[in-house]
Parts: sequence; C-alpha cells; structure tokens
Amino acid sequence: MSIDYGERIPNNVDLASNRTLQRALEQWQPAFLRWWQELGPTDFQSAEVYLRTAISVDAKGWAHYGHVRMPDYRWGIFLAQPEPDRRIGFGDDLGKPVWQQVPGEYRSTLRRLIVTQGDTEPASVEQQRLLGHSAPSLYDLRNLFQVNVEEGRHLWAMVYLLHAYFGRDGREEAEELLARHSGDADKPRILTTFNEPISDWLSFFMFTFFTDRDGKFQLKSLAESSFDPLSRTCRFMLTEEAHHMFVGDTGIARVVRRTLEVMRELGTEDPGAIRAAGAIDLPTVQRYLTFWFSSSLDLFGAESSTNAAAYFATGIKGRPDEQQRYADHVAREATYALEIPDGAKVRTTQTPLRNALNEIVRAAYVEDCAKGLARWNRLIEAAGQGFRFVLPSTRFRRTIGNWAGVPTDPAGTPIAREAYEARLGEWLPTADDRAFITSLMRRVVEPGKMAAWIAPPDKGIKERPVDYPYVRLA
Ligand code: BYC
Repeated sequence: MSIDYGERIPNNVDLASNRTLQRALEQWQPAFLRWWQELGPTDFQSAEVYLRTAISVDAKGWAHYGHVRMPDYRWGIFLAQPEPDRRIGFGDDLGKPVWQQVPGEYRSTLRRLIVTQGDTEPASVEQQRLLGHSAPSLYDLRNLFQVNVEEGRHLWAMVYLLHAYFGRDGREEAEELLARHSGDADKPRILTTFNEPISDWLSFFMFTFFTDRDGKFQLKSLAESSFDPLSRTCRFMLTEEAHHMFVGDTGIARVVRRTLEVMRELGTEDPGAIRAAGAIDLPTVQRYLTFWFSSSLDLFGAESSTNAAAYFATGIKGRPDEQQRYADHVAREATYALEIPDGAKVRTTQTPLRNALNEIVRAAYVEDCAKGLARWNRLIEAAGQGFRFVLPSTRFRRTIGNWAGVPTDPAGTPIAREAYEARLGEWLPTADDRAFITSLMRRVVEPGKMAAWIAPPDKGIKERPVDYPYVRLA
C-alpha cells in the first residue's frame, strides 16, 4: 500500500487505471491550488516548513519529514488498507457484505454527509489563515502549517469520494467546497463553528483541542460506515488527526504552565497582575474554553434525531468504536434517557436509542474532553493553586437541539433570559479579554525562543531539538 509519488496526484488507489477520474481530479487540482494561494495561510508560501508527508498508510512509519514549501506539499489520495471480507457492523443489515459502490437509495444522504465533512476541512484553513503572522515560536508556526496542509489533504480525501462515486453531482459539490468560505455573508461554511474567526493562538489551541476532537468522533463514526471507500478514507484521516489534537492539548498545557510560573514569581492570583506580566490569567483561559467547547457541542447535531436513527439503521454512519464499545449492534429495542427543557424545569424522556445517537456520541466526546481538563488541572494542583477548569454543561449556549436558545448557567440550570444575558461576560470571552489576547499576539521567529505567554514544549518534533529551525522564513 505504498503511495505513488510519480503521479501528478499522489495516490494509493491506482488512479492511473481510471483515466476519466484521473482527468476530472487533475482539473480540480488547479482550482484547489488557487484556493490555497488565495485563502490558505497568508504569505509564508515561499517559507520552507519542516512537514511530514504521508508515504504509506501502514500504521508504522507512514510519514516522511523534511523542509517543504507549502505549495509544493504533495496533497494526494490515501485510503487505509482494505479489510478482507469486511461486513456491515451495525444496524438492520448487520453481517451483510459492505458496499463498494453507493447504493442508489442512499446516494443523496451519503453525498450530504461527505459534503458536510469535506466542508469543514478547507473552512478550518480559512479560519486560521492569519495566524502565521503572530506565531509564538517557529515550533508553533510549523505545527500550524502542518495542521493546515493536512486539512487540505482531508479535503482531497472527500473530493476523491465525490468524484469517484457521485458522478456529475459529486463534481459540482467538489467545486462548491471551494466556493463556500468561512464567515462569508452569502456563502458561509455549512456548520456554525467553522464560521467563527480564529484570530488568536489561544483560540487556535482551543479549536484544535475541542473542534478537531469533534472531527475525531465524526471520522470514527464514518469509519464504521458500510460504504467501504468512505470507511477506508476516514480510517487514514484519523491517523493524521491525532497530531492536530496534540497541538491543542499541549498548546493549552503550555499556556497554563507559563501562567503558573508567573503566578509563582509574583505570588498572586490577581488577573490584572498576571496580565501586566504578559501571561494569560486562568479565568480568561476558562472563558475561551467555555466558548469553543459549547460551540463544538452543536457539531454533534440534535439530541433526538431521525437523521441519526436512519444513518444507523441503514448502515451509513455508525457509532465510534462500534465493535469495542458496544454489545448490541442492532439497538432496535433499546431506549435512552434524554433530559429536555420543560419551562423552567428539566424533564427526562425515554427515546429510542437509535434516535439518541447524536447525544450518545456527544457524551463520549465530553468524556474525552474531560481528560484534557484533568491533565491541565493536575498542573495547577501541583503548583499549589486552587483554580480548576470545568466543562460547562452540554445544555449551556446551545444553538442546535432541545437546548437551543434555552438560557442556562454553565452548570446547566435554566435561568431567566435577562440573568443569562447579564452574566454572559463572566462566562464567555469579553471584548476586553479579546483585546488583551490580541495584544499578546506578536510573532517570535528566533529558533527556540517562545512568546512570553507560553512555555516551551517538552520536546521538539521527530527527535529534533526545540530550537531547530522548523520554518526557514524566506
Ligand atoms: N450547524 O438531525 P440533526 C472536522 C442541521 S469536524 C448547522 O441532529 P444530523 C474538523 C442538520 O444538518 C467533523 N446545522 O442532524 C474539525 C439537520 O438539517 P436538516 C465534521 C446543523 O444529520 C476541525 C438539522 O440541523 N464532520 O472534521 O443528525 C478542523 C437537524 O439536525 C448542525 C461531520 O459533521 C450544526 N452544528 O447531525 C477540520 C460529519 N447540526 O436535515 C475538520 C458529517 C445539525 O433538517 N455530518 N444541523 O436540513 C454529520 O454527520 C451530520 O451532518 C451532523 C448533524 C452530525 C453534523
């Protein structure tokens, strides 16, 4: 399953044997490169960046590392190895052979899911396009660009499926993926979180921790799909995705470590004093965390969803880690208790489990997020400080599902709208917070040096030292 780099579009799907598909993708390629030049990272296109590039889809040693100019990065099409005799793992058709082609009756549903997934990838590159100018170190700058080129590749992954399996409609959708833009008033990206600006590095770390983690859960759900090419595509995307969440997890930990150092040096918890020393006070970190976590919760869809039930029944989209995590792969009779708003109160209602799948996956996501908070809280505890990060309730600040527009406090208790609006500034980043964070965003370009608001990483990339020139600026 090694990747053919002799081709114009590197791939492991034997693209050369399908001339029509190859030509169609070769026509899309210049449009993609134009999009990258126009809406990818601003400037830096001639910088040499220490990037990893996939050379194989084997679990071990799949990437090559070296300095590359981003426009020369080899975006391509890589699918995980096929599993021999793979069978449908859940739903009404459990145990039947998986599909190598799209069943006619599921065509529009599958296309829609692939388009929604595909839309998030270039969206995130657009959201992050200005961040290179304010990178806190060359190490971070390289990580940003690594994430960006791989999100570009994930767009390729979805475009391949659209071109290969959805005919003319698929080709049109592939064009639309480059026509919608993050935050565009007329043609925004499909999901709300992907229209939020990411103009500072604290937001970038929150996004890669919380929003990329939604990516992990959605990709795992799609990796279970009975549509085998989609499953194989997502399985390989997950290999790359792990690094993106690592960037967020360690980025936030480094911010916290630096703040704790300043707190110790100054002997104070006072946010004003910590800010004056150029570090980010922990309550501000919490407000950013609350913002990005609550925004990312919406990406799982409504608590009770007939769409989700139909995806599961038909085998289109499953639950993450279906085989390892669940015993009943049909889930026809089972129910799930959902908590829904009832005036100023909360009521529990039993819902068919298949309808509650978005909520079940969201709950697994919340558990996963909590592990990151536990790690950061251990740093705070070890420093002898009393502050603790908390995840807000999944009811807080929702715009999708039963809790959409229902005012609650971060603990999830319904409150009056006036009280909610009056207190939002305690819970979410204020204009003052954003101005302060923006004031810290200054580019640091000397190898090994870090901005004052973030601690250095524990180690460099691929056994290189932290002061390695990860980006050679032109
Ligand atoms: N915003 O029945 P429901 C990633 C719509 S991130 C706007 O619950 P469903 C990445 C919904 O479309 C992962 N609209 O929906 C991360 C539906 O519309 P219709 C991206 C929303 O289908 C970082 C209606 O509301 N992958 O990879 O069960 C960097 C009723 O909702 C939203 C995917 O999302 C929303 N947040 O679930 C780079 C996987 N939520 O049918 C990349 C593919 C719901 O009434 N997508 N709606 O017109 C899906 O599986 C599903 O579309 C969703 C929604 C899970 C998003």
